[in-house]
Amino acid sequence: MIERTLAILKPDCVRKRLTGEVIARIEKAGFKILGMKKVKLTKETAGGFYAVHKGKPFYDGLVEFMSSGPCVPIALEKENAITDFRALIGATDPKEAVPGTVRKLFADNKGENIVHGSDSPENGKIEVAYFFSDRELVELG
Ligand code: IDP
Ligand code: MG
Repeated sequence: MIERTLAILKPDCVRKRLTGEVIARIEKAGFKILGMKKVKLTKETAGGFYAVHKGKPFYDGLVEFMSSGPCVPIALEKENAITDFRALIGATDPKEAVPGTVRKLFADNKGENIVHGSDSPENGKIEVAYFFSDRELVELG
């Protein structure tokens, strides 16, 4: 099934100047980039995006981190995008991530882990719509 997933190159990825490196891996893995932008999230926007984690011990730190500098949301499309993107980036905690995955290669810890990926086709659609209007999504390229 053709699915959409939202990637976010997180503020640590931007600070480390790894956005090009990670986007190259995304393109080589066969994902179509439908939309991409650089934004600095407010705490409200970051908190809303991660609302499902509200109340967890890491929530406040996560919101702080995600609003600490610019990030790069990217709307992606591909056959089996959800599973394939999560395979590309690896486990949430880089210590547990498979060698060669983006988080294993580049992430410092479980909180600052370089990149976000949606966890289901439904959330992929919802999360893409959180950052992109329909007219910002290019179906052709
Ligand atoms: P995911 O990004 O791999 O889907 P989630 O469990 O959905 O992982 O958590 C969302 C984000 O919250 C993670 O990517 C990470 O930045 C942060 N996070 C999750 N669990 C922890 C933790 O135990 N400590 C610190 N940060 C965490
Ligand atoms: Mg998640």
